[in-house]
Amino acid sequence: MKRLLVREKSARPPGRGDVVAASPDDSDFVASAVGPTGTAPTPSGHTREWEISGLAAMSLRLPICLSVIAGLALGASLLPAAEAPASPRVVKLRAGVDNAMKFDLATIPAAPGELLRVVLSNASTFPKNVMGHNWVLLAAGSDVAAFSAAAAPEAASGYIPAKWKDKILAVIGLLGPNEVGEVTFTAPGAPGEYPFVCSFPGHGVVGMKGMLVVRR
Ligand SMILES: [Cu+2]
Repeated sequence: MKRLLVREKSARPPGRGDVVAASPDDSDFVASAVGPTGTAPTPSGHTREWEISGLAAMSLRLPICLSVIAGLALGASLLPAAEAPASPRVVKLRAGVDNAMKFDLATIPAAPGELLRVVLSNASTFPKNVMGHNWVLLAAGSDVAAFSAAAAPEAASGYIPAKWKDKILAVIGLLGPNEVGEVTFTAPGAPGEYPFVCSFPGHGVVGMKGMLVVRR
């Protein structure tokens, strides 16, 4: 049986819930630990040792656990607001409405360093391998036509060319009909125009692209 050694140095009269039993017997001890009946007076300032076990040990540990949990909750509520995670601004974007190869937004405005969540839904009715759509945000000044050309043969990666990884800021992977994808990212801190494009072959060329415009 698991045993817990308790040492008490009491400088006040015993109260309800105090450990005051002098008997090493378990049943006597439990009775004395939960109520005033059966308690024995503890001489003030006297030091005693008991060996307790089982239920008695549990009845001691539970209040300790509860006060630790309460302490943690109190600590969390006292955290400064600045440390709470910011919630992103959600930007909803639709691709392939009326099976057109375009996004329904050509421009997404953002503040420098703003936390954004772009949610893309594919309204196209064609199969993913015929007319899938993705969303790729590129660094300012990127050559979108060159990126699209590099992406076209990269079916295995969902048309994300590994060679361009340094220019890619955010990606929503290729979606089939009625699928929804999203990405959460921090907008660049530098004001400017950051192109986004669908890199499915042929889509960028016909205008399935737009611009994230970062402005103060
Ligand atoms: Cu597309």
